[in-house]
Amino acid sequence: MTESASTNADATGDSGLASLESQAQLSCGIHVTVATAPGLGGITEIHVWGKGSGKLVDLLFQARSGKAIAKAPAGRFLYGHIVKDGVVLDEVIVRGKETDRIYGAETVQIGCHGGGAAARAIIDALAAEGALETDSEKALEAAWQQGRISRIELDAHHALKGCASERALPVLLAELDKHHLEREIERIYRQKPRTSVRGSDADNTPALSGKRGGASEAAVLAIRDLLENSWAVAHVEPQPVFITGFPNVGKSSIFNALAGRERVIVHETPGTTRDVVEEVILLDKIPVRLLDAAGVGESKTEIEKLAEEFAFRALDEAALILFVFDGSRPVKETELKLYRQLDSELLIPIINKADLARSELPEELSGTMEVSALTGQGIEQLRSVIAAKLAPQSGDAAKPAAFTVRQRDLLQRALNALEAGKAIAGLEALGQLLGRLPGSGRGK
Ligand SMILES: Nc1nc2c(ncn2[C@@H]2O[C@H](COP(=O)(O)OP(=O)(O)OP(=O)(O)O)[C@@H](O)[C@H]2O)c(=O)[nH]1
Ligand SMILES: [Mg+2]
Repeated sequence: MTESASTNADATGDSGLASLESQAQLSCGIHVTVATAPGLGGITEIHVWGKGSGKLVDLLFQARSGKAIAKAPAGRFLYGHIVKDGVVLDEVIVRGKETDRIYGAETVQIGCHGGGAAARAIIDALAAEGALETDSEKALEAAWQQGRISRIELDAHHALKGCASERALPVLLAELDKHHLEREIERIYRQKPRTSVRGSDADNTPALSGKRGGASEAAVLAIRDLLENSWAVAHVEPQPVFITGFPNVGKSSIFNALAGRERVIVHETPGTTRDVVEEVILLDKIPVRLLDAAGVGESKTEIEKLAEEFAFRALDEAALILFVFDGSRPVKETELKLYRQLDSELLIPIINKADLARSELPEELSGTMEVSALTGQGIEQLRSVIAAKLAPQSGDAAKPAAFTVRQRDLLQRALNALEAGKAIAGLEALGQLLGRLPGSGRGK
C-alpha cells in the first residue's frame, strides 16, 4: 500500500459523520455488490465479502468438481452453478480469496453471465441467505477512507468502471498495477518545492518570490510534463462540446448529424430549441458529451430570454465550443461580436449550409471549415477535428499520465501556484491530489 493510502482520515470532509457511519456498516456482516459497470457486457462480476463469505456462497454454489469454496485453496477458480431451491440460476466461475485489498476481508468473486438478469437473481439469492447488497462505489470509497487503497487508485477504479475508450484502458490498468502517476506526484510532493529566497508570497508562506528555487523549478517542470501527458482525460471522462450560434443557423441539425440520428427537433422557425439537450457520442473512439441549446444573441420573448440564459450557462462549462454560422446569409456584426467574446482556445468556427449559394464571408472567417448538416458534407472532417482537439495524441502508458479532470485541474492549480511563487498553495493542491488534505473531495 502506498503511504498516501494510510492517511485518509483527515480527508473525510463535511460529510464525515455520515461517511463514518456507512463505513462502520460496511465493516460488519457479509456484503455483496456488482463490481462491473452496468450494461450488456458478456460477463458480470459479483463480489461477496466479509468473514464467512465462502461458506455463505457455498450454500448456493455447486461446483462441477464437488469442492466447496471454503475448503478449496485460496485463489483457486472453481467452475459450477448457482442453484437455489433446485433451480439453476446461472453457470458461474468462482474464486475465494483470504483477503481482498479493496474490501479488507475474505472475499468471493463470482463471474456470471452479463446483461443484468443473472446477477440480479444471484444477488437476491445471496441476500435471502443474509448478505447485504451494497453499492460498489461506496465499497470503493470506504476502501480509500480506511486506507486500503490510495486516492489515485480510487480514481482509477472509478474510471475503469465507466471507461468507454479502449485507448485509455492501458493507462488505467498500468496505474492500478504500477502506480506511475501516484509515485510521480508523491516524488514531487516529497521534494517540498520551496526555497528560502527573501520575501514572502501572498499567502504568507515560505518565500518563493523573485526566483524559484531548485526544487520548485524541478516541480514546475515535472508538473508541466504530467499536464502535457494528460491526453487520457478526454478518453476517460466525456468532455462537454457545446454547439452554439445565432438562431436558425443549423445547430440542432449539426447535433443530429454528429449524433448520427434525429435526436433533436430541427425546424425552419428560429427559436426552435429551448432546453439544453445532451448526448454522449463516440468520435474517433473518444467519448464526447455533445450539447445543443437555444440560439443566442437575438432573444425577444421571455421564454427565449430564459432559453438563452440556459445556453450561456452551458457555454461556461464547455471544453470545446462549436460556433455555427449560416453561410447562406451575410454574417451579422452582432454575431461576430459574440464570437470574438468567447475563449478562442476553445472555439471551432463552422460555416453551415454549404450546399446553398454562399454569401460573402468576413475576412476573419476566411478559411473556416464548411459543412452541410443537410447533405453530410464536411461532417466526417468535423468529427476528426473535434476528436483531435480534445485528445491530440495518445501517450505512452508506461509514463505517468493524469487521467481525470480532478487530477488535471489540481495539477494545473499546483502549477499556477508554484509559478506564482506560492509554495504552500502548490503543495496543498498536490496533497489534495493524493487525498491527503481536507477538500480532496470524497468521491470526486
Ligand atoms: N440547406 C440547408 N439547410 C439547413 C442545413 N442545416 C440546417 N438547415 C435548415 O435550417 C433550419 C434551422 O435548422 P436547425 O437545425 O433547427 O437550426 P438551429 O440553429 O438549431 O435553430 P434554433 O434551435 O431555432 O436556434 C431548418 O429548416 C433546417 O432544415 C444545411 O446544412 N443546409
Ligand atoms: Mg436548434
